Amino acid sequence: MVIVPARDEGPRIAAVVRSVAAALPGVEIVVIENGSTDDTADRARLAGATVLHSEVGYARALRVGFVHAHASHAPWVVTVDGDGQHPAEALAALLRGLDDADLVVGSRFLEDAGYPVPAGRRLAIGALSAWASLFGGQALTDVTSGLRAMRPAVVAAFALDYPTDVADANVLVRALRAGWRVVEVPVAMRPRLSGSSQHQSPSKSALFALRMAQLCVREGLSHPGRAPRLPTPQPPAGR
Ligand SMILES: Nc1nc2c(ncn2[C@@H]2O[C@H](COP(=O)(O)OP(=O)(O)O)[C@@H](O)[C@H]2O)c(=O)[nH]1
Ligand SMILES: [Mg+2]
Repeated sequence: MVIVPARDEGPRIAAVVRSVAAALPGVEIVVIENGSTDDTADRARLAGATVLHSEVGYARALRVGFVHAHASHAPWVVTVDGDGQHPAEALAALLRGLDDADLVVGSRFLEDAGYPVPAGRRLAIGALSAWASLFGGQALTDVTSGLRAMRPAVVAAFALDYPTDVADANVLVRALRAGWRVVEVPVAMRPRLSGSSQHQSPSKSALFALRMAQLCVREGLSHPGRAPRLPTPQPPAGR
């Protein structure tokens, strides 16, 4: 199942849904919308997606998707942004990554794919990645990437308990501390062509990053010892 959080992505959401459907024929695509002032929900539905609604916020939207996927016994879940930044061509590599991992992250920085990230943002992501790596105990390069694939055991855990305000680097620290196998695969992402990012304002972004850093510490400290690894299930079926 592919989960797509989307707010005010009316001009972009249909193309995202169609490109995912073309890359993974037959897959259920669930767009989780809230607070849009445009026709995001209608366009997503017309393009063939299931549309669910959530309370405001990216993290809460994802949680609604995980609950739905868990109830549907989805054999795997991929989260994809609804603004067109995540290329559907990357989905196959993400799913292949699940053969040997519980959670796979699409990274813009693992290989230099020439993704034009403004210097300040690149620095912030680098610093957060180093910080999360420290508390998670494993080196990661793109801890704010929303392009992630996961096995059902991870989905079940997220359906039960997922952060409600900030859910990026801190989720990866939680995953690592839980003993889940996390891997990154390189992905060439695209810049946002229109619409606006939730991280538009520099002051809000800085506060968001500080909050994320704080939550990484909290996740790290609340699981001081590594829990036993998840039992290794069979490679995910139903691609
Ligand atoms: N449902 C929902 N989706 C959101 C919300 N905020 C952001 N999104 C979606 O989450 C995805 C990533 O957000 P974006 O602003 O592009 O973040 P960025 O890529 O980190 O700049 C996009 O598809 C947004 O439409 C929200 O409050 N609710
Ligand atoms: Mg974006």
